[in-house]
Parts: sequence; C-alpha cells; structure tokens
Amino acid sequence: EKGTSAQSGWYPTKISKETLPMDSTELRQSILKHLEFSMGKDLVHASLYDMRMALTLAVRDRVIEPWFRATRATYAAQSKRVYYLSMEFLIGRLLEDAIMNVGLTEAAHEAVAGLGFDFETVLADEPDAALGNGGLGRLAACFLDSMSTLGCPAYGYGIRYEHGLFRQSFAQDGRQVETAEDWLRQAHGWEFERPEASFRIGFGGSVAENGRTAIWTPEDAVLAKAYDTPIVGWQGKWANTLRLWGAEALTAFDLAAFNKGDFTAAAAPEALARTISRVLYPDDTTEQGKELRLKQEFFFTAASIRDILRRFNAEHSDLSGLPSRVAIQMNDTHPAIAGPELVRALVDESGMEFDTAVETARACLGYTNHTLMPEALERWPEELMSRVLPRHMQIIERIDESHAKAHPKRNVSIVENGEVKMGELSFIMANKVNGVSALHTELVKDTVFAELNALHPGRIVNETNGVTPRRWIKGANPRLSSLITDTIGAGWEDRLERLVELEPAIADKGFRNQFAEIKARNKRDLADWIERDMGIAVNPAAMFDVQIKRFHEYKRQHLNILETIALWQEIRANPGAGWAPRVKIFGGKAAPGYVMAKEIIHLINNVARVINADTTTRDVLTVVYPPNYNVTMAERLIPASDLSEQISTAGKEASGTGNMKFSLNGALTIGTLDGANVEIRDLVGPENFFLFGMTASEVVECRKTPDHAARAIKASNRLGAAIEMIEAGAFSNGDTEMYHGLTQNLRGHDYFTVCADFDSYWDAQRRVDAAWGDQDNWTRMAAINTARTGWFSSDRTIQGYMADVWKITPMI
Ligand code: 6GP
Repeated sequence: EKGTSAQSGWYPTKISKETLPMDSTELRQSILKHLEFSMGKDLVHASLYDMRMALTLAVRDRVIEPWFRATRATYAAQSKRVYYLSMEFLIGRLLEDAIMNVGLTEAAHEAVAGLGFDFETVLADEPDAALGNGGLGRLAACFLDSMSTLGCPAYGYGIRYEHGLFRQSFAQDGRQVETAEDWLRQAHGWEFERPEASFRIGFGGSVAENGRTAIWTPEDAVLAKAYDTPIVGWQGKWANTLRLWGAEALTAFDLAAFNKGDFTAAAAPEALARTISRVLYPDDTTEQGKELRLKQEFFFTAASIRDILRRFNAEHSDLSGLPSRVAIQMNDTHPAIAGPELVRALVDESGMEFDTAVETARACLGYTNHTLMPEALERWPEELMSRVLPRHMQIIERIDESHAKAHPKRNVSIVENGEVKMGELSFIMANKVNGVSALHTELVKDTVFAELNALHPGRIVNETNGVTPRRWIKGANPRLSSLITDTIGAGWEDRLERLVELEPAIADKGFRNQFAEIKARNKRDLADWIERDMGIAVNPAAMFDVQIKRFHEYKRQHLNILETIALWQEIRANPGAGWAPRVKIFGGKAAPGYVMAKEIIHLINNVARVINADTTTRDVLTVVYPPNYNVTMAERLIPASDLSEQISTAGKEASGTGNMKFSLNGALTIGTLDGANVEIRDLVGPENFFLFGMTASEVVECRKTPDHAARAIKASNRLGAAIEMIEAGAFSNGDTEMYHGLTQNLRGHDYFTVCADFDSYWDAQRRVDAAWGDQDNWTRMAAINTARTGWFSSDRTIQGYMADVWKITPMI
C-alpha cells in the first residue's frame, strides 16, 4: 500500500533540497521582487505596509519548501495525523516568529535596513491576530509551534473570524470600552485561500429514517471555505497547516431582488451566511447559550470532519482503519459535536453499523478539559439542538442509551433536564480525556467527572501545559537568549530541559551581574514604552510587579488592588520605613457582559489615578494599566517583570501558562497552590517561590462558614480600612455608591475567598519586599527560576500527547 496512492503520486518522492541558509542579498532580491510583482510598487513609493507585506511574502516563500516536504513525507509514510480542533487560535503576530524559525533574523534585519526601513517598525506593522480569548487559545497556538518543531504531522482546524477579540480602551473614565477589532482590513499575507476545499454545511431541516441509516435534509446551508496558513517549526525542519474556515453564502447574491431595486434584500443571504464566521465570542471560561455560537461550533467541526474523511478516503478504502491514521483532539467541549458528526458520517454516509461507528469514532477522539468553572461547562437546550441539528440529536440520544445500557447501575447521562451536556458527551466519545496540570487532573477525576471516571478508569490522563520557548524566550527576550547561548551553548531552543545546565553558572557573581543587567535593560525598555504610550514616568529600578490575564473574579485582580490600597495607606503612615519601590502593572480584558469583572477594571483605573497623583508616595508606588492587553503586549511585559502575580482561588485556575512564561524569563512568583503553580514551585523549590493562601480543600472547608468574609474583615484592620476607603468614595470622587456591587460581594458571599486570603497575601508581599532588599540574592532566585523551568516547554507537553493520547511517532 505504501506510496502507491494517487495522493502521494502527486509529489516527487525524493526530497528536493534542504532549506538553504539565505543571505541578506538574496532576501533583498526577493523582497524587491515581491514589492514589484505582488504589491505593484517600486521601492521609492513603497509604504510601510508594502514593505511589511513584501517581507512577509519573501519569508513565506522560504516556508513553502519545508511545508511541501512535510506533506510529501507524511503521504509517503502514510502516517497518522493529528487534527487539533479549536474554536480559538491566539496566534498574535507571525512574521518575527517565522523569520526566527527559518533562521533569517540577521539577514532580514540587514535587508530591510538596506532598503531604508527600520526592521522593528516593519515587524510592528503586522496586526496582532487575536483569534482567541486567553489561555485556551494561546495554548493552541503554542501547540502548533511545537507540533511543527517536533515533526508531528498535524492540522490545526478553526474559524477564520473576520473580527478577533475586541479592542479595549478606557475612554470612559477608566471603564472598559469595547470596539470591533479589524485585523483583516489589510490583506493577510500568510494565508492561502483554497476555494477548491469548500464544504456545504447544513442546519435545521428534517430527518427521514431509512432502515439503519437516515437521510438528513437541512433547511439552510452555508459554504465553509478553507484558508491555509503554513506553520513552520524551529529551524524550518517541518511545517504543518493551520486551516481556518470562512463562511460564505452558497449563492452570493439575489439578482432578482437587486434588479427590483431592493439592494438590502439582495445582499441578505450573503450577510446572513457570513455572520457565522464574523466574530469571536468574547467569553473566557464562561459560556453563552446562543444559537449562533452553536452554529459556529458545528460549522467548523463539520467542515473539519469532512476534510479529514476526504483526506483519509483518498488514501484508504476501509474506514475501520480510521483510528490508525486519524487522531482528533477536541480543545475543550467547543468541538464536541465532532463525535456525533463522525458517527453520522460513518453510519449515514458509509453504512457502518451504529455501535461500530461509535467505537471507531471514539478510537479517534481525545478531549481536553480546560476549566472546572461550572458556568463554562457547555450545555445546550435539547430544543435548540433538535432544531439546529436534528440528526445529531438523535445520534446523541442513541449514544446516551447505549452508554446507559452498558452501565445500568450508574446514573450518568448526556441528556438531562432538557439539556445536552457537552462535557459528558465529550467524555463518553473520547478514548482519552486530559486535564492540563497535575492538580487540575486530580480535580477533574474527583469532581466534574467523578462518576464517569469510575466507569472508565484510565481514560483520564494528565498533560501539564507548556509554552513555546521560541516565541516566549528566544523572540521575546533576545538578551536573555544570548546569555543562555553564551553560557550553555546553542541548541537549547528545542531542548529546553537543557536550561538546567545554567545552574552551576548561577554561583558565579559575573553571571548574576549579567542576568541582572539584562533584566534592568528590559525594564528600561518597558519604562520608555509606558512613558511614551501612557505618559506615566515609572522608576525602572523599582520592582515591576505584574498581573496580566483575563479579568475574572477567580483570578482575583481585586485581591491585588486591595493590597495596593492597603500598601499605599501603610506607606503614607510610615513614609520613612524604607519601602521597596514598586510599579504595579495590570493588563487584561473582561468579557463585555461580565459586570463584576468590569467593575474591578474600573476600580483599578481609578485607584491608579488617585495613587499616581500622590506626590508623597510617588517614588515608591505607581500603578499602571495599559489598555488592550494582547499577545504582543505580553511579549513586551514578561521579559521586564520581577514579580509574577498568580493569585487565583485555589482549585479554580486549571493550569495557567502565563505563570510559566514569567518563571522562564526570570520573574519570581507570588502565588497560591493552584494549577501549574504547584508544579512550578516543586521545580524551582519552595525557597524560590512566594506561597500564600488556602489550599483547594481549605477553600472548600472555608466556604462552610457562611460569614467567612465578615470574620476575615473583622480580623484584619488593613483589609477593613481598604474596603472602607472604597466605600467612602476615595477613588470615585466622593461617590459612595460606585463600587457598591463589589464591596457588598466582598463583605457578603465572597465566593472566591478574597477576604479570607488577604492577610496571608499581605504577609507574602512583605516577604517579597524583604527579598527585594537583597538584590543579588533576588537575581540568584530569578536565575534559578529560569534554570529549573525548562520542563514547561510545550515540546514536552506535545511529546506527552503524542505518546499517551495520539499514539503518533515524530517524523523528524
Ligand atoms: C484556560 C484556563 O483557565 C487556564 O488555567 C489554562 O492554562 C488554559 O485554559 C489552557 O489550558 N481556560 C480557558 O481559557 C477557557 O476558555 C473554557 O476554558
């Protein structure tokens, strides 16, 4: 069978050439060629956009060769492929990363400068592609990089949103204001449109039973059209495809209506169809029960499944072999309809027996759970599911029935109280279910999926998250990267466990000085940017204390701002006490409908306004909150951070991945025993980590005392005073009602135990102050963080998935 299929015959079987190192002259020629023939400009008239596009296309040309080579090798070996289905890919900018991965950084710098443009400015012209909300989407992007680096044949499948995550400003007195993001206003230089790879995706309609199979006749349909972006791995050895689906109308235009002069009606079908891929839902760990959202999920999942089957059928004739060629990973429950859709295709379109189809589908599918927050576990009204996906609803019911029949003593069902529970569906249809950190996986076993875990022991496995060192160290922190290379030699970028080799050097004062000097320079760069962008002067010698992540009560940005208020008061009361100077930096967006999170954002901005105006504390305390946090801003902030705030209520943060980026870049963590913080602390050692707060089980215990918050406030003068200041209008120009919702919540229910953890957090912050007093020892601890956290490379994570979940061996 090997190499005889039509598909593999398309390509010459011999590898044509290796990626050649390219010099700047060659690259310059290529840029000029693209300026002229792709952009239609000569150098004299080229705009920044023209130059950026010409460079992008010149670099993209260099990615084609490894891309084709990887495709040919995969076809030739008939190897199993991973299909990573994700509603979100938070990829950010691609140009710098691609240049780095194909080893063209110096050549590109030289070529662009030689053509009269500033290289950094050209890179900064690229829009930040925010096709995701936060952790889940960024993880998918790191995984793409690692799968390509490791030579794991893979496709990322998602949606080509016209508008990514909203742009955030604080235009209304420090309140979050959302405006539409518009990354596709300019041509997207990386993608290839594939009109030939289009599928008709139906919704609604009726089902006619036809013996064992059924015929589904949808009422509406849209076209899913593929757009491919090559994702090249480290050193250009391999490249995979990110295939995003755009929605279009089947017929673009109602000409009859147009001719009658009804232009709106004429354009209506097109507008309606395009709605499906128009916007990214701006929720992070909360779900919206919206019909459009369900349609988005089905749209990209169904198109992907069809594409997967088309590729399989082109090479093989027997669908029972599907699991040996196809591993489909469901990134949370958003693509959970993949199970029923695959079963539908196998039964209704290929005549497979139902139980065999379920077994076959299960053998292909894996499911990753990213949160235990109950509001994030998707449930769809049965009525909605039956209306939008009538055939799938029947299949879900049959899956539910046969699962119940197989386990008669147990009481778990997919459909319950008129709702379809997508977590249960995903679990039952997957051969492996994984959590994203050691603690999270244990909690998944003990809480949400306790019953299913008992029925299917061994199905739940742990794959602790990771981050790509190419983007998050090499690209974001070139100074630290040079020091690492100078100290342990080249080649750590795809062997990040080698960072342990730094450890002996940390004993050397010269090394520590260099490490400290790099952090200082990164901080000066950040201080310059803050001054330019926000007009706030910050002391670059102060401790940069950073909390960047989505705004959510469980992440407890309000714990941080309460401590900031208390600290400000304490400094005012004891100005001469030798305070460690701090810059508190916040970054992040809240879901537009999440009132409490937006109140916290508003409070932080107002606290910043008041504290920054206090000339008596200005030297030791500043609060900055740059708007519109995104991947690009993270790349700027993390290398310049001293202290990483990872202060979620224990048991709520599934893993965290920002926490790993900070440690790797030499920031110390103040944090709870939550998510991957636990593993970070184990690796760096408890003496190099500022631990505070209750454990997950203590939090559960604490909630049994109904007035736990009131008691904590009573016991803590500092906390009481900070809450009272807010209530007295100190940050709202005397308005005592402004933050009523927030303070009432803290005094009352306080589900996320901000009050109960406050004193412990305060004490930990004072330990941080004390540690900061010994700068050389701080540097030593910071360097230890870098040296001991190489395990958090997403390469290690992907190796885990390949071995435990996908059963795939690397191709390089
Ligand atoms: C996030 C989790 O909150 C975070 O802890 C984790 O590191 C990340 O996923 C990657 O695993 N969850 C989401 O972003 C989300 O939307 C539904 O979950």
